[in-house]
Amino acid sequence: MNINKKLLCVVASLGLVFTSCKTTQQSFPFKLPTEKPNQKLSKAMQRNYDNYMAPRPEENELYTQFKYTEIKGLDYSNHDGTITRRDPSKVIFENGKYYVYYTHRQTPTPPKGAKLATETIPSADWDLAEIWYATSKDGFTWEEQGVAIPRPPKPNIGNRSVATADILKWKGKFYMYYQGFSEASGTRGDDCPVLMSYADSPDGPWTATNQIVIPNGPKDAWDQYSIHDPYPLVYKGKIYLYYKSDFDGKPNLVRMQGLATADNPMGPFTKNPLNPVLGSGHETTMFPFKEGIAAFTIRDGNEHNTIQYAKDGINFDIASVTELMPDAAGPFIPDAFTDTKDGRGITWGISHLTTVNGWSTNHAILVRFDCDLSQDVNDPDMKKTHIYTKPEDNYKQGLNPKQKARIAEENARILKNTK
Ligand code: AAL
Repeated sequence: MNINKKLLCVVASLGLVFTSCKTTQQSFPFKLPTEKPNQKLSKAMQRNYDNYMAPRPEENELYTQFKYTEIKGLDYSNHDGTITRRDPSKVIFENGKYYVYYTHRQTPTPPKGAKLATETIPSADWDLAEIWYATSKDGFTWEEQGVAIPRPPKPNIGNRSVATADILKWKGKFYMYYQGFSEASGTRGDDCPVLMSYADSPDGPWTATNQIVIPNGPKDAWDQYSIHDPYPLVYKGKIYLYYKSDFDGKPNLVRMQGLATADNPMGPFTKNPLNPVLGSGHETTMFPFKEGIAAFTIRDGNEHNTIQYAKDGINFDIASVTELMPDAAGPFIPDAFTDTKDGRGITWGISHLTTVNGWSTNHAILVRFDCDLSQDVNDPDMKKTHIYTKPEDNYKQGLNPKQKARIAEENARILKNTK
């Protein structure tokens, strides 16, 4: 081939390359398309359009940050660990005020572990507890009303502790579901079934059925030992009660969440054959959203720090990834029991902070959280994606002595090898 022919070939093939670049490789647009663009997309960009309610978090109805406010009106005995309030129920609005129910422990000492527990010394923060309640006109200042559900006398189930309640309103009556401990938590594990009490009014008096309403699973099933955080909603004409179980034993403990449904608050509850329906999370927090159910999946599991959504209340997908999520959140859900086909979402609730004053005075406090997970609110200040921390907050997540020793060893090894 002479030089001219060669040049012609190079020019021709370059032309081909350029033309093919033009036709197959359209640049991703500068202005973020609101709909998935009709062009070849990377896996991440496909996900950004396929998996979320909007391609940017500010417009994703199920994305939010969380803001916290100290609650007024509740005393904690100088945070000496003898009073705890934790695991709030969802908030309901009745008789012109908000109601919240929670685990209340008042004991002579803070928790001491199962080995040192006695009839009066608690093993865990939720041992020797009762269900108490408080009311509020604004959700910030709460007035404690006292006990709603006491521990039943021996030999009833729950005689050691009743804890972690949540409420259902069904056909004008109120039903409270809660964990009933017959031995100190931690004796084997955090083992308990779910009990139920009912009342005509949110102020009680509550009648305990003293029967297990959600039993533990059969031997070797994931939920054989514990049914925690019972959380009822009305959905598709039924009671949808979500719960969590601890399983795989120490030191491999995992926490996942299941669903049990019933046509009647007394049961029988049928556990969903797909359980666990959520492979992450800790305490249960769900609410009707559009035609489905949204769920908080907080601190445990591969998908912690996400909000998930299931169009059918069963098959959940990640709807957003967030941070500083409320523990044990009990939101105010105006349509929790209306059997809505278009859940409006939530903007606030009560959650808890645990071990607030160190382990020697181990106890929890209730706090208020606010968010924008509502179809009816548009609060751009809740939709940012960065929390600015102070250096001291970051340094609190410091290395422990074991980690420091490992790093010192690594440094010594590297120095020795480079000599
Ligand atoms: C909580 C809940 C349940 C557990 C214990 C008290 O965070 O998951 O209620 O039993 O811890």
